[in-house]
Amino acid sequence: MHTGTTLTQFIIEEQRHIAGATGEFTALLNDVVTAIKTISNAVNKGALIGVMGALETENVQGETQKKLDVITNEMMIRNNEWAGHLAGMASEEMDEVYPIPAQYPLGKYLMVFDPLDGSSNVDINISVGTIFSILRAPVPNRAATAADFLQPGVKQVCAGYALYGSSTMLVLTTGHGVNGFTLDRDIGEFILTHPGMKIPADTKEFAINASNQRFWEAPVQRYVAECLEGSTGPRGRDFNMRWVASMVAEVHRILTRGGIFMYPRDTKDPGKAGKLRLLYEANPMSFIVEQAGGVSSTGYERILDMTPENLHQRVPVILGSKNEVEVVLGYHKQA
Ligand code: AHM
Ligand code: MG
Repeated sequence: MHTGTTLTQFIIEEQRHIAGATGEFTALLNDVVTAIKTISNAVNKGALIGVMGALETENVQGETQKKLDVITNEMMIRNNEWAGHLAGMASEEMDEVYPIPAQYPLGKYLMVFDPLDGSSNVDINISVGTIFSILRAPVPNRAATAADFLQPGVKQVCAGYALYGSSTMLVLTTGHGVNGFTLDRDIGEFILTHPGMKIPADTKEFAINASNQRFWEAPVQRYVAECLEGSTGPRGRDFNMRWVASMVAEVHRILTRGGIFMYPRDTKDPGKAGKLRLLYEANPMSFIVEQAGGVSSTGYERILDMTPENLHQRVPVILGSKNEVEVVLGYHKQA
């Protein structure tokens, strides 16, 4: 019986088209996939294995860490540090760059990740995810510094996310479109189920945390007000609204049926340009969204063109269906 195209087969076949490919990237991705399967298992077992709830600790962002934030971060590290493909890793849950331990060889790639995005949802059994981005190390086989990671998103070699939802999915791009794979737990393999994912250019669905409304800037105020006016307002049609508070789930919905997602610049905390982090949330998601035909911007500039200033930099994010994001960008221009 044929099981369908496995992720490994898909990546190896893709690699055949790249002149000079050594197989190192394929091997790295295999380790990422192992980490994701391990995380999927822990998230799925939940309270049965005692991993729910919060710790007393805070991460560098000043957010209380969930037990699973720390456990999943460890799973990403343990599965990816040993094989010799990476020169360093950085994550939402670690203040500084994670150096590859001395007993392991160094490689030519860097990886940044959010091991458990949307983790405020984990205790209530709502979808969470893992986001990752792979970059080339500026100097291969040398221990990476924080500066090595500060590359604009256009330089990403690969970006992906795992969604731990009603099924576990892995969605990724290497710059040749976006493909989605579903984990078949019976055989332990990701199978290609969503080839060539494309975001519809038009949508009637928007996602924003409306509890922040009083802090939004004028263009976003205007856009949302017009959506809410529906068929009797200037947009001339009714809109629907969603907010999962899990970026991975929101982006996945948008990849599946279109939509616009906004965590815009606001005045809630003048020290922060937005909530989401550039290197391991906004950049990988923007790469995926653009590769699926969507648009991703801060409202003022393309996210993938930004040169990061530090590992945990925050940015405003407005992404999704092309025509709808362009309406919001137009309002920013007019303002
Ligand atoms: P996290 O990485 O600490 O989970 O934070 C990121 C998450 C995103 O997944 C989501 O879009 C956003 O934070 C939700 O924020 P809010 O709690 O303001 O609704
Ligand atoms: Mg996150």
